[in-house]
Amino acid sequence: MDYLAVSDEVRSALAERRAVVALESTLVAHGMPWPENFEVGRALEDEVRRHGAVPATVAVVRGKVTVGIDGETLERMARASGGDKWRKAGLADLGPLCARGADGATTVSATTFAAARAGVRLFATGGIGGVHRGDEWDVSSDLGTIAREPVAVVSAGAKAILDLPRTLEVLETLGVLVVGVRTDEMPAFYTRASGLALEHRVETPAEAARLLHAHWSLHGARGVVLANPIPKPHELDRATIDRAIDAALKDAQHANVRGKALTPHLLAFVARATLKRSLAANRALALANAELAAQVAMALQTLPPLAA
Ligand code: PSU
Ligand code: MN
Repeated sequence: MDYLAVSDEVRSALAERRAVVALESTLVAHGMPWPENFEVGRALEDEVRRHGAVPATVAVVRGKVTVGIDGETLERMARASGGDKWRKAGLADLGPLCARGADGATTVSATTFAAARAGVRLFATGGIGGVHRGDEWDVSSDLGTIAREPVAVVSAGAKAILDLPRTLEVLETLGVLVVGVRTDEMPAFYTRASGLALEHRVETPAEAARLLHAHWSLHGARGVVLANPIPKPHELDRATIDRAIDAALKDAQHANVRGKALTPHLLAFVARATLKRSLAANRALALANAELAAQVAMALQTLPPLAA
């Protein structure tokens, strides 16, 4: 019984050593409302294709961890975000969902894992999970999974609703390489700067690919975060977003929202508080990450093959 399903397109791309970029589905199912979520899910795939790579959106579909879902499935998942949402599936949820033959939207942790199993090296998301503010024991399984799998996660930093200094500390403890893309700072999702210094920086996709190649040749299965700041024209005003996040955190505390529900709850609150400007920013940064991931994947294919 095989619980991993790789689409024909992704399978042949990998066999022919063409560039493939994994995309996650929690962003679609829980991070944004219908119909924006469906539009963004499709736009991310188009962006990857425009740069010559093959997109592989990951989700659990009828009990199979699927790398490369089709358009109909993406729409079915996106529509469900209004009511009977697809389960938000982190790493540890994959087995139970598969056992029941159920559907689920994969987070960064589950998508990183699935990408690694399929042999996909680049993965684009919006922002990775991390350490929640006010509860330093709520640490996303994204961090540990990135540490264990040979996948580069392109993200605009960790989501701003999180405790960024602690998130960076945990990444360091886990030995995750965090590389700034044309920046010396950890980006803060909706804004470019955080004041948190990064030790490594690259200027171009080709340089990023050479760095990944060296890193994986030395370390094998060790993840990397490529920290790509939101494009300047789409950056939100710092004071506005800080106010919205503070209000969101207070609201979540008041309503006693914890665990898995917390990140979607905070993102939805911030979207309302900013009159959806946060959604436009989220879309822009995710697209920029898809573009960069595709460019790096293309550059990586020009270098000698890495051991599986
Ligand atoms: N990036 C976005 N929107 C999202 C997420 C990332 O722009 O909704 C999702 C990712 O799937 C990430 C998850 O893995 O939020 C983190 O949730 P948690 O803090 O519960 O681990
Ligand atoms: Mn969490």
